[in-house]
Amino acid sequence: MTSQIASGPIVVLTGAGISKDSGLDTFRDADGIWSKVRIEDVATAAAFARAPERVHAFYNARRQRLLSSDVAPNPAHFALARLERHWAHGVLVVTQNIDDLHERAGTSRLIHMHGEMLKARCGSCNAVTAWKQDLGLDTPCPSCKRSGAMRPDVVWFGEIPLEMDRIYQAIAECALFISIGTSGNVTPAAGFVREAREFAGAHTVELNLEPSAGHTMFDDAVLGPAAKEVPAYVDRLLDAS
Ligand code: BJW
Repeated sequence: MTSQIASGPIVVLTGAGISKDSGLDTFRDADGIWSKVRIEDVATAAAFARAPERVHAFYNARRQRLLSSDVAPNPAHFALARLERHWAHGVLVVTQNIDDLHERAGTSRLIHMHGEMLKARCGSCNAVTAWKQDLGLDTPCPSCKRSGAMRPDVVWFGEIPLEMDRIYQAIAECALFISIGTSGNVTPAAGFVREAREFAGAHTVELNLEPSAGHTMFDDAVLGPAAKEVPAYVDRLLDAS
């Protein structure tokens, strides 16, 4: 199967499952984030307008967890950085994750389509600032100095994901589309496999703990934990190239 893909650009889509083995929760697994909090309470602009303190508390806790010493990239993140270094035809990682584990592992061609937990955005002047502290209603914007409008720089339901033109362009040109650790429940990311398959004629592969919602769109599937299966798959790809 990997020997079919000897050349051509690769697009890798990652989701929460790739960071599970790093100690971060997924969303829709039985013990996932959405089993503890409701989407409509923390992940929409309306929720933020209604109860900003609750939304800040949710993201402050996740930011602190991300920055704790026991969260680090796992072998799957490192394997994708290795793929980028050694694949001659170009690799773009598109992540739905707002953590910084791909960067810490060394991936440089990376798009955070759902934003980044370690950035804050001012709803007043729109300035985006690198951010590691807690956010609150009294946090002033470093640019315009106004308080009350700072929010995590993440994409909530009903908002438009980031860099969509660049993503669709890369998918249109890819020879191989790899999806890792995403349940395929959230659009537009869930539709990327169809774009890759039908418009680019790409080979499509899913690496996940269990088949995703769109599993029939993939040519191949490797089921198992990302920390084990992604390094092995990258080895096979590089050996076959
Ligand atoms: C492992 C593993 C291991 C576990 N190893 N694997 C009705 C009303 C309003 C909106 C809509 C509507 N109907 C449809 C919509 C659109 C909406 C949507 O899709 N809703 C559906 C839920 C119904 N989408 C949007 O609103 C998006 N915007 C949009 O569409 O704009 C329009 C537009 C698009 C394009 C161009 C122009 C216009 C925005 C979506 C924003 C998503 N935001 C969140 C939260 C913010 C970030 C954060 O706080 O972290 O992003 S929701 C959450 O889901 C998060 C994730 O990035 C996203 C995807 O989740 P993911 O990564 O797939 O995680 P899980 O938990 O679902 O899956 C984990 C997988 O890993 C599982 O399969 C496990 O088996 C596996 N796994 N351990 C390997 N060790």
